[in-house]
Amino acid sequence: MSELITRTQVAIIGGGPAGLLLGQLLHRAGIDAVILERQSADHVLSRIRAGVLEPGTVELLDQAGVGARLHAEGLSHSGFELAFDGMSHRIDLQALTGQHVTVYGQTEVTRDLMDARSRAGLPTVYLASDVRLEGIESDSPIVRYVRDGQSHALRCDYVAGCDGFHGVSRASIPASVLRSFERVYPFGWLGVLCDTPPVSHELIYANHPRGFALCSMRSVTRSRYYVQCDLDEKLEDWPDERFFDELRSRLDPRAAATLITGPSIEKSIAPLRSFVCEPMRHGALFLAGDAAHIVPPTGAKGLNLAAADIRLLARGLIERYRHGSTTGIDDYSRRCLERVWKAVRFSWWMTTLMHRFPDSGGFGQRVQEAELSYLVSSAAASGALAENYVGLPFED
Ligand code: FAS
Ligand code: PHB
Repeated sequence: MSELITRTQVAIIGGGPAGLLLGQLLHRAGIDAVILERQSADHVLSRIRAGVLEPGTVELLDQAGVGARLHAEGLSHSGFELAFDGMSHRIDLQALTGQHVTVYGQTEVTRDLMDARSRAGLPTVYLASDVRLEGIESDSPIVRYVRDGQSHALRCDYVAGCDGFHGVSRASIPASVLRSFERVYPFGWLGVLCDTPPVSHELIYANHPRGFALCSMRSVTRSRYYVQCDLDEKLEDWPDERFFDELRSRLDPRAAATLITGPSIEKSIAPLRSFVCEPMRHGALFLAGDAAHIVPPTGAKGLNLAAADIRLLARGLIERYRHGSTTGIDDYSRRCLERVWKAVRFSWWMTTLMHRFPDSGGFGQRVQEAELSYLVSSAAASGALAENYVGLPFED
């Protein structure tokens, strides 16, 4: 069977939030893009991930024309709780930064973007296999892929690698060019989703000698809970009752007493790592989102960083096609990495502060509690936490 040859302006590898958001912003600027996604749409939607959106991400989703349900159903949070040493302390984001965050699950963001793309009749190839990038160092790259046994060659001007940590895009950059930086944490997060009212109207981040815990939510009737766990834990060893007992043991007494439990509708273990690759551009290939960087979810930065990359990439490509200027895309990697490394630092700091490390011992626990006590009693320290949590201002 001969290869089918098609053409577009921007080939987007990956139909997760980064790829979909880029496709939507380019479409609204009249730029053609095709999204190639390895999985089915249902599989992409089935992945339970982020839950907190920075105001900058909400603004970008509004610019993309997909903010209606987010504003109707998202929960505005003006603060969160830090629980440690049997007490809970509120970090007042609104008072400290003048901003709030929005609780709205990544699944819903992805659904809104998929629906917008479908309504506009834009091309997304699901179940695209054997995706390969060729000629990214030329001005006429080709993305080859297979769908239903048929080979395709997608000619394009640029390739956006939005295919996550395990994708093909980063691997297409020559090893002699790519620099990677990584820190793997000696624990994971065991997460549970359940249709019960959240234990509190705001998020609770808990530091406890038994380990970290997080009480989050997706709505006022759907809760999302996490406990730090060893990397070799097995889901089958964590029936719901054991999970909730462990969660309860790590919360302050008030939260522990008011926790409403229910059957889990999703349960998963996620490993934690910090990872950055440089540069985020090589020739016609631009990396965005998890394809370029991974942060431990403690600081709720992963999805928001992906959106910040897309904000710069969309702006640079629109400038290129509208005005013939390559200033934006030439400066893309530098400007993204400026923000990425600050978010990586914050996520690493918050993870180090809140989790129990194998070698921390009693001394480490006391130092963490001392830093937390300082944090909640110092306007300067809590202000620094708050401005990183809501997202640092964009350069422009
Ligand atoms: P994604 O990984 O979401 O999307 C990449 C897409 O590319 C996927 O759909 C994949 O199927 C596709 N793909 C991969 N290889 C391909 C190929 N060769 N060809 C075509 N398509 C290919 N962030 C938070 O802020 N808070 C959290 O609580 C949180 N929890 C997380 C839990 C887990 C288990 C994981 C893995 C991540 C979590 N994150 C969290 C981070 C997460 O939200 C990411 O930051 C976000 O999904 C980034 O979006 P993308 O860059 O689009 O990558
Ligand atoms: C979530 O709701 O999944 C969530 C919220 C905040 C985090 C991490 C995860 O920091």
